[in-house]
Amino acid sequence: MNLAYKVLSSHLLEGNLVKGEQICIKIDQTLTQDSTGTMAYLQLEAMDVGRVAVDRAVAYIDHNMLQTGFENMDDHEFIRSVAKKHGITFSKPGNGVCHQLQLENFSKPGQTLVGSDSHTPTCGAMGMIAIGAGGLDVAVAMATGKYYVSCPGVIQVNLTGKKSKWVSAKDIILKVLEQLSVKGGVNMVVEYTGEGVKSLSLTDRATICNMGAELGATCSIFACDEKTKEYLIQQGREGDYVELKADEDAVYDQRLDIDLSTLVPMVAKPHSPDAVVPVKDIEGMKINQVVIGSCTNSSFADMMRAAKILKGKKVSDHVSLVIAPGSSSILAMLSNNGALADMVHAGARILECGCGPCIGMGQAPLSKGISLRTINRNFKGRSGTNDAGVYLVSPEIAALSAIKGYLSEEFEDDMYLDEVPSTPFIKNTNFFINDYDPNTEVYMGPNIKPVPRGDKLKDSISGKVVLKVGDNISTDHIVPSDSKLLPYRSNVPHLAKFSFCKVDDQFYTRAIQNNGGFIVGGDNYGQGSSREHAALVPNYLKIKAIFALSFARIHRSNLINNGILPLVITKEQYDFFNDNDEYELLNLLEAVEKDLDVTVVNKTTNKKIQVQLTLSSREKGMIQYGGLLNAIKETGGKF
Ligand code: MIC
Ligand code: SF4
Repeated sequence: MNLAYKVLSSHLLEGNLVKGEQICIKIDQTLTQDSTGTMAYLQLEAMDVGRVAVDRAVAYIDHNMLQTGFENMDDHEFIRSVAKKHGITFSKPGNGVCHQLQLENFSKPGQTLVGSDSHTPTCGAMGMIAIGAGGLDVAVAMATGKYYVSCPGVIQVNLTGKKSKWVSAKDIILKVLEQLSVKGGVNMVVEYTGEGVKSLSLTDRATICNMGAELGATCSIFACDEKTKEYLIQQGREGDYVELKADEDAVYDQRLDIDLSTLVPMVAKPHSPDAVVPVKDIEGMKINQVVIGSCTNSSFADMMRAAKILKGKKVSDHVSLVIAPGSSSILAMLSNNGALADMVHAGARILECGCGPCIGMGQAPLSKGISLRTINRNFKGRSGTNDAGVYLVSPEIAALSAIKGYLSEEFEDDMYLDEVPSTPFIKNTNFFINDYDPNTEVYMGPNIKPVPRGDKLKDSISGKVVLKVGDNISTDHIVPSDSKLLPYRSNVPHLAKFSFCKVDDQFYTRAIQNNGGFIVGGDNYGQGSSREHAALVPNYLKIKAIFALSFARIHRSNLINNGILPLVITKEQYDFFNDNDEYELLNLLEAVEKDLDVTVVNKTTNKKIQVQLTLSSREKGMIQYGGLLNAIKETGGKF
């Protein structure tokens, strides 16, 4: 058995480990962050449950850190009060990015974690099955300790050889992205094996698992070995160590071989994490901004490597370098050992520990600017500047290029950090609150609006195609996020006004005028962020179905949780749909019940096609009831 299936089978509650079959697994840990957490906790509240059913649930505040109005702190306060009411650990703003903190403080070999953030798989570095999901699925996991998912297949990525000195973990995952693309991992676990794994530290592995999200993978996983133990010892959690690995004769669905010794520094060009080329190919490109941080590359080791490169140097006059360490413990260590002073001395701006620029929370680049970032996503406009170009690189390339003023890999020998100092490791727990009082009154600020609910499934649905888009539409396109919009994550009516605004600024008006309708998309529709707002907003706008060539996993679940039909079309059928034509879906009740294809009629031309609807039995119920919350309510919580 491979390692992924070992962990899944030890947590299997329902179903069989057969690729594509719906399974239910026991969840040991959950995490939420603030931008998806407000909705998740509103939904948890609506379920009317007591103390959470998992061993450890953590509510992080790391995204909505700018407090330019009352909204963000109101939301933080709401989350803090719900956390206290249900026995959830609360991580105060300033403590750091959720995935880095989860890894440092709570990750455990062989356990399961589900989180309302697409980069939850970061903890796969600790031999966990760690999966990103919509907020409602996480709320259900907190309430019941269960999570339903389509049983993934497993891709083996076999690493051989040893990487050379200036090649980092980021380059390994960029290589995998180059090979597999942003949809290559959909409904798969990526399991890393081979001799090459031994040379990767735990935080290197975390970088690789983190960006498995960009492959669309369900999660990624590494075995637990000496490197895992080393990290747990540093964290003062040696007792949590368990050796875990795949069987010698383990079976996989797919295999990719990478010889680490052949790798070179890589860069992902705008506007997709899989637009990967060697740094050499575009070396010399002038840059305006460099960002070092995010849940991908903000570990102590990453910071130390960057600091070593910056030590005694000066950031180029036309570059703004910003650095956000991943956790308060890391920041404290950098401060104690002098690395922070080296960074500041070179001219770096130090940000508080959190997501910051990665999600457009400040540090938007200049118009048409070029920003080199160690983050994981470079979708158009995500930085807050629509015409900026964001390039994804390793911390080493980022630090060096900041000094040079252009993209460079001309390192000097003394910039290399042979060994990352590991002790004494600071463990700052002062930002965590572990209160539990079931009588806590939940704080609700005026920014919090009700969660939209869907309607019961009708036998036929008519409407216009109000938007037709192409491949790889991300949830950042569907519901953009930046410093102006993130404060409204608990206010769906406000967010709706900006839906698809970067693709078609008339979408909202058309959806309102037509009382909803349908959206047509290409391949990998809904990739990227787990934000269920990308389904809550269409639900609010009365969008009843999405036709697409294929769907990203988390978004498909979010649509179904909201009672929206995810209908799969072929390439030929894509042309059947025209903007503004009126369509009707027929015999839906029977189609859902009996797993039939759905008939779609173009009411203008009277032509018909049959499109595919594949639902598990639980998903059928959600569609019939008009969403998961309705289903839970109607079945008295038995759903
Ligand atoms: C992201 O990186 O896109 C986010 C912001 O962390 C999202 C969550 C969100 O949209 O709130 C994610 O990755 O799931
Ligand atoms: Fe935060 Fe960026 Fe990581 Fe999302 S990808 S959790 S915004 S640091």
